Amino acid sequence: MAEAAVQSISANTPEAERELTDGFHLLIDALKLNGIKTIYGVPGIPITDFGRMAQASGIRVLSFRHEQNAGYAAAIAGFLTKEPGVCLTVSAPGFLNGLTALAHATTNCFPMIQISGSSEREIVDLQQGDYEEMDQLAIARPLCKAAFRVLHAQDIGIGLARAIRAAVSGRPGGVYLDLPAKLFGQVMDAEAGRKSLVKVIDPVPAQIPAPEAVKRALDVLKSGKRPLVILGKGAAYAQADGAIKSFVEKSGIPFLPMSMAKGLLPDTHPQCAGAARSTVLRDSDIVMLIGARLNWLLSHGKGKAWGETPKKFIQIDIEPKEMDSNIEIAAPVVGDIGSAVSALLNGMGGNWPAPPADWIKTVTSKRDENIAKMAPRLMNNNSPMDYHGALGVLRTIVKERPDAILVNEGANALDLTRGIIDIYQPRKRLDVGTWGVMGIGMGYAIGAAIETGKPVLAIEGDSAFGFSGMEIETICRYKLPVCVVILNNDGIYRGTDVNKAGPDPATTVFVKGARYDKMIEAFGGVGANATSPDELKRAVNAAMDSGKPTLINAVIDPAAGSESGRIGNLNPQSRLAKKK
Ligand code: OXT
Ligand code: ADP
Ligand code: MG
Repeated sequence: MAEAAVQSISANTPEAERELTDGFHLLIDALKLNGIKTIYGVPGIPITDFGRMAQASGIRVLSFRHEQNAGYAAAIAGFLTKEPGVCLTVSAPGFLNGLTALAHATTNCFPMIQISGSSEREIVDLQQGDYEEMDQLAIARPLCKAAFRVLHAQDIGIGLARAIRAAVSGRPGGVYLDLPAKLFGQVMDAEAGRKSLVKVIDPVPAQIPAPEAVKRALDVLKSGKRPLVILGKGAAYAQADGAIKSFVEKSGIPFLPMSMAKGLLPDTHPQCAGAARSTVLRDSDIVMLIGARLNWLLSHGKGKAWGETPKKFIQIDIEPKEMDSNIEIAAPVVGDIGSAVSALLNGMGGNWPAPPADWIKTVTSKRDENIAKMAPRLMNNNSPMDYHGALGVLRTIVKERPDAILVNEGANALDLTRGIIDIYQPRKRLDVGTWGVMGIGMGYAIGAAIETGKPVLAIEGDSAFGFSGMEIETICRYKLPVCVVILNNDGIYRGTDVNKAGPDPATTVFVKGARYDKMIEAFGGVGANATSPDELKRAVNAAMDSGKPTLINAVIDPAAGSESGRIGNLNPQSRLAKKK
């Protein structure tokens, strides 16, 4: 709490002697009262002084080069900690830059608060052309879970309390908090200010599922001949790791981790069906979803990927409206994952029947076959590298350093990394998420390093890296233990496209032979160029041992990738071709 706000004064203290506080300090006090220790943002009018004062008060304020990256850092901080990550932006353009990340947090169910300075209401509302004029609240509202504006200093406490509760309770999401410039300078009595602050009590209350829903789910699960559990990033977010592991192991059911749920149980776990994905989706008869939506990433629960076998779905989710969103859910379990999985475990009793042996055999033999097929490709030492050669060595490095956090984006660089690199611990794989968005890379890497203190390995497509590349200066400035590996194939998907219609390069290619490693050297970081898996292995191990900011340009054969990685089928051309 800022000093000005703690000094008490009696009612008859003369006016001149009264301690005063202001909007700046009330916001700082409110954040600290609610345990918020870190802010990610970009300074400027009207929040520059707020950032300085927050830093002086002991809050960690990380200054970025672009608000979108600060926003992604805040979003992933929310995912990793279950507390709202805070992003601070200036008015209009800075606000808009941050908004993509706020919408991303909402889409991915991560708790985040974007606090933005804004211009004066009186002028904005009359559209009289204020500095950075924009009706930010109206613009933010449809893109996030909740949006609030505070006009009076005495409402800062309640405004922040509403923002925190909205971000973390129920299905988590992004919240916008609009603070007009004038608010920061508003002065009020310090004692009254102190009393106006609100500490949010029990912001994430347990949401215990109904006993009948739990019983129904267990009855359906037991009826399966070919049951499957799908773990989504909601399960990783819930931090109910022990209960989930016990439940999965007690059930004996094969589990399929969605991308950011990898590591909840190790990918090398005997029940993991990650390498038999098509088989388990197609042939299962009972599917239990834990913190995963039946959206595009699961083909909406229907169609070819799900095969002919009739299926029943059980779904555990905190959001009641998620049930039946795409297809019928036979056993909805509405509640928080920690409470729901514990209730299921209790209900299973002492001797839960193991799934039929022929189903387990089908899954494990498909999995082992796929793993065996991939193994020799991971051992090649080709130069220039293909994705498999490069990722083969990175896979071993992650195995040897299981507590490092892997950040990953790109198309081929994303999809092949997801399949090849096993994850061993919960919340160690952070990627593009529900939108498949490029640009999360450096923001996530910074947020993850700051929030966890763990080393970060960011595996990036060369295009993907470009969306947030300037933040390598931020990584160097804060001396973060981040090693960025750019799988550089000279372009988007491939570096071989040619524009036959004129002198301009094709739309998907970049400067050939670019040396991204030189960029980090400009800021005092370590750069390395790797042309073979052996060189790559040496460079990454050196970076992870030193903990120094490092960028490795991994030279990949420009012809190695495929259009859109694993999701080429979503391009309109291939959809058209399918229809013809
Ligand atoms: O069972 P089967 O036999 O089917 O086999 C499966 C698994 O069982 C098996 N498997 C394994 N085998 C052996 N061993 C192991 N360990 C193993 N594990 C699995 O492998 C297969 C495949 O498994 P997988 O991957 O699990 O299954 P599948 O079928 O692929 O799953 C389906 C999906 C949909 C769940 C999965 O594919 C998925 O999660 N996909 C996410 C895709 C995604 O989000 N992509 C990003 C967007 S692409 C595009 O939009 C890009 N843009 C446009 C753009 C974007 N996105 N954003 C913004 C802000 N602006 C523009 C751009 C610009 S990508 C992009 C840049 C690309 O260029 P880069 O240079 O960055 O990257 P490069 O491509 O490298 O050049
Ligand atoms: P994935 O992309 O991994 O499949 P999704 O983002 O689609 O995962 O789904 C995550 C789901 O988890 C969301 O529907 C969200 O409501 C739910 N969820 C998030 N946190 C919790 C929680 N603590 N308890 C229950 N459900 C949760
Ligand atoms: Mg590329």
